[in-house]
Amino acid sequence: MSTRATETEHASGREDDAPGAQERRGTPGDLPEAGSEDALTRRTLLVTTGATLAGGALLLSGSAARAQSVVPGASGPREGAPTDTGQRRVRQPHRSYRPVVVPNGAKLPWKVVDNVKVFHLVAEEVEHEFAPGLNACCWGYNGRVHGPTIEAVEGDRVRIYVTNRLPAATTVHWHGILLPSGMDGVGGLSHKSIAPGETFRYEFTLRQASTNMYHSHHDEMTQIGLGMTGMFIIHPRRPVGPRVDRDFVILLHEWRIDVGTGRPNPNEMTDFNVLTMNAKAFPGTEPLVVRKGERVRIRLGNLSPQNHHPIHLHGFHFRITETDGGRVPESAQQPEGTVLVPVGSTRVIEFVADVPGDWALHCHMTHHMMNQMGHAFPNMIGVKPGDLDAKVRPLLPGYMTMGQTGMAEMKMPVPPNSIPMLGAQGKHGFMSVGGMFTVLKVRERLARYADPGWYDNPPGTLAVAASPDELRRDGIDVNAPAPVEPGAPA
Ligand SMILES: [Cu+2]
Repeated sequence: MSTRATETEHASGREDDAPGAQERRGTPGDLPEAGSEDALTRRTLLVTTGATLAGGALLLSGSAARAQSVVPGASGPREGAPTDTGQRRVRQPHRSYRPVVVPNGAKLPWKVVDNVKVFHLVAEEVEHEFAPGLNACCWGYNGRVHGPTIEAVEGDRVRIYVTNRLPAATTVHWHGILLPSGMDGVGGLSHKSIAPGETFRYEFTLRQASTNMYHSHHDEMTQIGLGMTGMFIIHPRRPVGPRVDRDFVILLHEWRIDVGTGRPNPNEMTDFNVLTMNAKAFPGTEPLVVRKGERVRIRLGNLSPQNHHPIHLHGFHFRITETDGGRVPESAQQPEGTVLVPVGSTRVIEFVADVPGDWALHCHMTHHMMNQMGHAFPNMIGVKPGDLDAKVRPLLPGYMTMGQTGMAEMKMPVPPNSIPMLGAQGKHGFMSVGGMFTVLKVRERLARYADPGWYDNPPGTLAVAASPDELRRDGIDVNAPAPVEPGAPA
């Protein structure tokens, strides 16, 4: 019953369009020209009251369909909802809203059938690369870990088929989305769990604009722990606040993958050794590329099993513009440098990227900025090995005491299918970071949003070793006792 998919690149997940030219391409599921907004508007739909139909509304084509219009849960008519003539406009990416960008990820294609956006999720085993050198067999959706991002618009009616190709039952919970109880995806509570081989249909109308997630709600410890998670973005029908130029989606997660094993261990409770953004650990994370002056939105979700993540952005202050419940009123938005993203929550930040450079974006929990191999390592700080190495080498050829000055210089070889605890080579040397870390790259000029390489620091803007002339000029004696405030307690 179980099948294992191989991850494939998804055209819509790669964002290398030229800045300002985003209007020319969409998701593979975009409406064809012939079926565009105008054509769809001519279709009409009959909506009966939600009370008469479990799971939602009955939709019919044909100009003869005229009926009382009811959107379950809606308090009144609004743009995009069925009108009193039974018509509804289907919003299109690039035309009606700016599609999100999913670094290292992909979006779920959709098609329109009688004014309903139809999606198909397939739960299955996935061979996933966390970073070059580390692969593991996970559970995900549509050949990916995490699942593809679902993107829709407030007022859309969505129909999402879920096919279970796993060896175990599953469900999908639409986390944060307001919907009928029987669509909520809690196995056994909301509805029957989806047995292996079965395909279930979820259908509901999106009554909100917010940043949401989806995940298994059957045997959560195992299935979320193995990666069965994804993001579900609902754009507002009437945008609020300044329009953004770049709209990124990042889902945070944590895993226990013991060195030498080929699967994450979902039974781990506390000690996670692979920390990821969109299921990639640095240096496997793609940079976020923007042009100087662009307004940037970053939508963060956290479906880690246990840990909250304080995500820190260098170089900018931002405002938290959305929480799980939607847009934060402007009067309540505070300037911030770090946003805490609790487990099971989303937070959205916005800022204007007006300073070029390479800027870190990372979890500030120090153990979340490292990869495998750093955990359960003995504390060697300050240890003076003396002639220990020479004495041990006859027993263990190549032995070297490590860690006595910290972890940054530990470039030990790693076993097969594992990644070093820290880092990668940066422009200015070895970067002693890993895990939940990526780079925001802001550039004056960009032909495309592909990785532009490292930043060229303008003269005079790069920290370098101080020269003797500079030290003399400023009266700095590097051999004198370190300065302290006169009279300060010892
Ligand atoms: Cu963290």
